[in-house]
Amino acid sequence: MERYDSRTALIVVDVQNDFADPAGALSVAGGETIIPYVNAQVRAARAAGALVVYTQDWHPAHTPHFAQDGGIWPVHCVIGTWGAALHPALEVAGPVVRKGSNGEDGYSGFTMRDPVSGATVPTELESILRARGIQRVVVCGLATDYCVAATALDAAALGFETSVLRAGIRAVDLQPGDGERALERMAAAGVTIVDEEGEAQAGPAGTPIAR
Ligand code: VGL
Ligand code: ZN
Repeated sequence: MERYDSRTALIVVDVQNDFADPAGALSVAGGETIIPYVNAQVRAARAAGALVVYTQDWHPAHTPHFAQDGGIWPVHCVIGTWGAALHPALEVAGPVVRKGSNGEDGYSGFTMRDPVSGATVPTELESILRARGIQRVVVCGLATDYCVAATALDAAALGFETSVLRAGIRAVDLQPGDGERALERMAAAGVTIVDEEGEAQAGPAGTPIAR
């Protein structure tokens, strides 16, 4: 099966300066190096009539997501700053879904956790996909062990046939191996992990491998 068609969406997760630029506040090792590959995916998706959607981590100056306010992360992707901007080399050819702007926590492009009530609230990502009749999603971006994993796991749970492009992701790896463990979690949840040559790798035991 071709990777892209009109029922497929490419979701490009958080390719923002703070993650992708080596000078970013939460710089991911090798983050910038995925951009040419991601851009090639954007072009292939567009050429096949697929939807391309972007997510953008978009935090207020104070949020329980940040270590200074009780969370674990350095201040990053603050609304309107250079760090929050999509990387200038990224080709943007579709809607951008922002998450966290009211101080919500969480990592998925589909949902946010209200910091006061703890309730999970949806972003507009799922409705954008449903409105276009999307059935399959292909996920790439930053970072493997946080927003890519959470977004891919939510996509699979929502019933989208989901794959993740190994050549188009990089991990934070707070602990060595976090990225690989996240990939194992995704595969166990039925997400297809696609390697650099475009070949699908082993999914959960016994399942046939889709292309
Ligand atoms: C992310 C940590 C904190 C991500 C966002 O985009 O993966 N990671 N905020
Ligand atoms: Zn964040």
